[in-house]
Amino acid sequence: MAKVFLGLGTNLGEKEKNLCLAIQYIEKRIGKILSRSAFYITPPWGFVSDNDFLNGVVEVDSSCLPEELLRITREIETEMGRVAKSADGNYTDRMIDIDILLYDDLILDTEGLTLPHPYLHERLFVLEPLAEIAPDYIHPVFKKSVSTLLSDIQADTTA
Ligand code: PH2
Ligand code: MG
Ligand code: MG
Repeated sequence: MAKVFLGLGTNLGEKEKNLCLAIQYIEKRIGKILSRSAFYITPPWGFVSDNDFLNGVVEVDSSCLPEELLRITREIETEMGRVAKSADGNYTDRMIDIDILLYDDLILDTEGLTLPHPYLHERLFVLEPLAEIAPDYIHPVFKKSVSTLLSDIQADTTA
C-alpha cells in the first residue's frame, strides 16, 4: 500500500459539493481516506479569473500504482464535468482538479507524471492544507518538511 496525498481544487459550481463528491469518488476508486484537510477559499493563482477557488488535500491509503492513479483521477475529473485541462497552456476555471502531490517518497519524472508534484513547494493553496494534515512529511527532493516549505513561501509575498 502507498500513502498518497491528493490536492483538490474547484472554482466553478457548488464548490463545497464538488470537493465532497470528489472525495467520495476517491474513497470508492482509489482507497481509504486517512485524513482530510479543511477546505480553503483561495484566490486564483497563476491566472486571472473572477472565481475564487476552494482547495483541500486528502491523504489516501492506496494499492494503485502512480500511472493508475493518474488515469483514475482523470476519469473522475471528466465524470465531474471538467471540460478541457487548459486552453493554449493557460490555466482555466474548472469544476474539479485532482492533483497527485506525493506518493510515498517516490521521485518520478515521466512524460505524463512528475512526483512530487512539480509546483507543490510554490503554492500556498497546496501547502496550507497539506501542512494541516502532514506538517512533518519530508519532501523527498528538497528534504524539507511541509511546514518548513510553508514558512519558506509565507516569507515570500509573491507566492
Ligand atoms: N490550480 C491551478 C492554478 N491555479 N489557484 C488556486 N487558488 N487553486 C488551484 O487549485 C489552482 C490555482 C492549476 O491546477
Ligand atoms: Mg492543479
Ligand atoms: Mg491537475
